[in-house]
Amino acid sequence: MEQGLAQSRSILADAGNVAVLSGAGISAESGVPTYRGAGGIWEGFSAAELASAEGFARDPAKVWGWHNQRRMQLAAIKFNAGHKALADLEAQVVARGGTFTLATQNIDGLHQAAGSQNVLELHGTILAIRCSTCTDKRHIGFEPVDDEIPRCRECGAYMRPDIVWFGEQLPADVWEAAAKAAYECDVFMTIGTSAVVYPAAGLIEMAAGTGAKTIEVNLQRTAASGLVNISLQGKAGEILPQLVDLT
Ligand code: BV8
Ligand code: ZN
Repeated sequence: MEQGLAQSRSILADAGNVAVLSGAGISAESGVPTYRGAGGIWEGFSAAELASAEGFARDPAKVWGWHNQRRMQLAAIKFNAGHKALADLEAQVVARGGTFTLATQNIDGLHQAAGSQNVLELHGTILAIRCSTCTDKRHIGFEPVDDEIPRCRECGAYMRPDIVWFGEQLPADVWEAAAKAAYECDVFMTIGTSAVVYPAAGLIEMAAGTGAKTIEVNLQRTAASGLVNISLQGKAGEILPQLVDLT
């Protein structure tokens, strides 16, 4: 592990264009439950029922209530040293004329809270709601909204969380920016993701295919571990600060 850390530090110290894919694992140390594995969200709830357009159509109030509950649980949660390290790394890379793109699958807003600037929310955000029919969208942050599912001010249809559910397309502009960053980067990091959800996980393959240097940070081996140059096993909140030279 020591060797991997030293190698990763020197790779990042010279990196020009950095792209990062993050997943639920980077928020785990803040107390946000992950999806898969022990204690994960999908252990207690059915993704088909609660994180799909069909589930929403079948029982909008139930899906709305569940997302509201998750959002209010996030209100008390703070970003951790892993989020902060990525924001520091971005500042360093940009200060020396490089580019830094953070494509996150997370919907918790913690990267932005930690100071990350260029964040692409591939799966949307739980801090906004949008109309299930027209394009009306509203940032709600952590303001409590009652469990009565709100109607759109423009067209009267149900509002819904501004999240990408299974079977739904990612926002085209966000996806294009993430794919571009994966193709153009010289260093790619995959952090805290099981790398099983597509098209997000495909970013790792895209970067590896271009010959970019690839680094994984995860508690354990994942579907991507065989693809990357360096696999650092451990907690993101402990490893990432060691990769960022806080000179
Ligand atoms: C689409 C909603 C099509 C928001 C989410 C069969 C084969 C292949 C693909 C498919 C298939 N059937 C269907 C598909 C497509 C599907 C998909 O990929 N399914 C997978 C599950 C097989 N994808 C989709 O449906 C996507 N849309 O394909 O559209 C289309 C095409 C054209 C036209 C129309 C439609 C939409 C995907 C988005 C789905 N939405 N969530 C929400 O409620 O959060 S996905 C859900 O999984 C979350 O967004 C989450 O971010 C994402 C990925 O999970 P991870 O973040 O990786 O979290 P996980 O718990 O899995 O892993 C945590 C990791 O952290 C672990 O590895 C753990 O070891 C590590 N860890 C834990 N603690 C730490 C740590 N690491 C470091 N430090 C720690 N402390
Ligand atoms: Zn509307």
